[in-house]
This record gives sequence, C-alpha cells and structure tokens, in this order.
Amino acid sequence: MQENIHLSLAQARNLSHNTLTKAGFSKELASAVTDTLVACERDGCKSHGLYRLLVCVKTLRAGKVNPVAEPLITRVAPALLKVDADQGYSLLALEKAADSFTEMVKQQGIAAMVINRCVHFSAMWYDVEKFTDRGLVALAMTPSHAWVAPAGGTRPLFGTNPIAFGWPRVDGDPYVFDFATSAIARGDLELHRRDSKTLSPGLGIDKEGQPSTDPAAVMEGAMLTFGGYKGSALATMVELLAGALINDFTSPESLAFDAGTGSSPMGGELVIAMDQLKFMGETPKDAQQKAESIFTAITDQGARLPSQRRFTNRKVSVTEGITLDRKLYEDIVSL
Ligand code: NDP
Ligand code: PYC
Repeated sequence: MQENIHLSLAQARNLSHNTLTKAGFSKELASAVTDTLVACERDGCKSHGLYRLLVCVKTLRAGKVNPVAEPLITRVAPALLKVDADQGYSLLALEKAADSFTEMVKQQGIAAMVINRCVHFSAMWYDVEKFTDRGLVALAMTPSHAWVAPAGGTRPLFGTNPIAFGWPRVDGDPYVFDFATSAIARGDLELHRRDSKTLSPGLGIDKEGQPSTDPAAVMEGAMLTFGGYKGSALATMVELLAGALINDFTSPESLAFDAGTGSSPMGGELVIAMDQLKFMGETPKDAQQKAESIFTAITDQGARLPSQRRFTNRKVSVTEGITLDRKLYEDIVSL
C-alpha cells in the first residue's frame, strides 16, 4: 500500500472544511481554520497543516474551544484595536479585524491589534502575511502552553512562544521569518513521537532534568529554548507582551486551563503593524532600496532568506497539490 496519498488543494480544503463542520464548528470558523491548514500544507509546514484537524476535534470534544464563536471588535484608542475572540480560534478574529486594522495602521503609521480569549494553534507567518499582503510591516507573537524550561532551569514555564515578522518587498514575496522560541516547535516534537523518531540532541530534557532525545521523555520533562539564554529572554518577552500586557493567559495559565485534555493553547495574540510609507518620509524608494540591498547581500553569499523554502513549495503545490501521510489521512477521515 502507498505510504502517501495525493490531494489537490481543493480536495485538501474539502477534507478540512467537512471534518470541521461535521465535528460541530460553524462554517465561518471552519473556513478560517481551513485557510491556514491548507496554506501550511501548500507551503510544506506539516506540523501546522492538516495534522492539526486531530487537535481541533480533540479541543472541541474537551469543551476548550467555542465552535460557534463570534469575535467582537473594539477600537479602544486611535492606534489600538482589541478583538475578543469569544473563545474561538484566533484565526477568525484575525480574519474579521484585518481590514479595519489595516485602515488604522495606514491612518496612524503604527498600530497594535490585541486578540483576547482565543484558542491559538496556527503558524504565525500566516498572521503576518495577512498584513504584508496589505503592504504593511508586521510583528506577531503569542504564548502557548508551559512546556519549555528557562535557560539554566529544569521545569517547564514558557510556551513555545512563536515570534513572526514580515516586511513587504518592492517586488515579489515579502521577507518573513517565523519561529518558536523553543529549540523545536511542539508540533514537530509531536510528529517525532507519532512517527517514533529520535530527536536531535539539545532540544529537551527528561523529568530528572537530564538531556534526552526521546520525544516522549521530553514531553514528560521539558523542552529547551533556542539559543540558550537569548531564546529564554525572547520567550519571556512574549509572556510579557502577549500575556501580561494584554491581560490574558500566560503559558502556565493556559496549561492550567487545559486541565490535561491535550487541547490547543488558550490566551491572546499581539500584532504590531507599521506603514512603511509613513515611516520612510520624503524618499521612500531610497529607504526601500536600503532594505533590498540587505536582502541581496544575504543571498549573494549563497545564504537563503527565511520563508524561501515555503515560497518555493507554494509555487509547486498550487499546481501539483500536496501529499499526505496515509495513516494521518485515515485518522482524519475516522474523525
Ligand atoms: P523553523 O525552525 O522550521 O523555521 C524558522 C524560520 O527560519 C522560518 O522562517 C524558516 O523559513 C527559517 N529558516 C529555516 N532554515 C533556514 C535557513 N537555513 N536559512 C534561513 N532561514 C531559515 O520554525 P519552528 O520549528 O521554530 O516553528 C514552526 C512553526 O510552528 C512556526 O510556523 C510557528 O509559528 C509555529 N508555532 C506556533 C505556535 C503557536 O502557539 N501558535 C507555537 C510555536 C510554534 P522556511 O519556513 O522557509 O524554512
Ligand atoms: O508547535 O509549538 C507548537 C505549537 C503550539 C501551539 C501550536 N503549535
């Protein structure tokens, strides 16, 4: 039997949308979630692709996500938009607020969007690309569940706390990076366990605090931050800016709310966006050219830009579709 099955992007969309609506999600939520899951499959980001359907249904059955959530948008200051996600997925809140937030950023030059009371499981590049597509520079972050030990510590405290940044370019794809502040994303750790694969060294410790390459042992112990104390400080910043500052759950609070159900993290997201043209003043073309010269100097050395792998995959899968692990496909269908 073939190990992989092939799906067009339209088939992947149907699979996701049908699974979510049959599970009980509203059409609006199912569409918002499907958009990101299929975008991740298209771009080759398997840990945040259709695999997440299993977690969405688990989160729903555990009563940790509102399947008929209706986000509420409030402009609380000229440059601050708050969206109460109504305990639904962050993705619907983002979708509903994206146009009015863009308008605010274009008026003010810079603005922040806070998404509160959201369930968050998605790849953060998707969120910043919403705004680079609209010509804005964007920075986004969210805490998750307390799985990661601070550098020098041995007990889980931080979430995997991703940070994503996007810069629209003069021509072509934006400059985007997006990474967990842990040494490995939880989604990748879960896929290693699912596929019985050993981890590379340096990603986690067991419950005795000893280095481990066994995904199950690391899940019982703690994941580590990337870049030691530097990743630890960035993870702390995410807890502060997208937890305390926006008065929402930190990663320990999210894990406590989860109550051992294995649901997706619950809490908030912060997006800060800037209008290049307002910042760049009289000679924006010169300023944009400075940015372009940095990108060229990177690639001229043979180095690649972050997200280049995704953009290359995107071009291929739009016409050729995607492949899905057969066992995963069967697990999704059996939902
Ligand atoms: P990766 O380590 O896979 O990638 C991090 C970034 O570095 C990407 O932008 C990637 O681009 C880029 N990159 C990778 N290799 C190179 C290279 N050789 N040269 C230049 N750039 C490179 O990401 P993570 O595993 O840390 O995170 C995976 C996903 O998990 C992210 O999308 C993140 O948002 C998501 N996540 C979500 C959470 C949540 O709570 N919602 C929590 C934690 C993670 P490219 O993609 O093109 O390879
Ligand atoms: O991969 O770390 C992760 C993650 C956490 C929540 C969603 N993805």
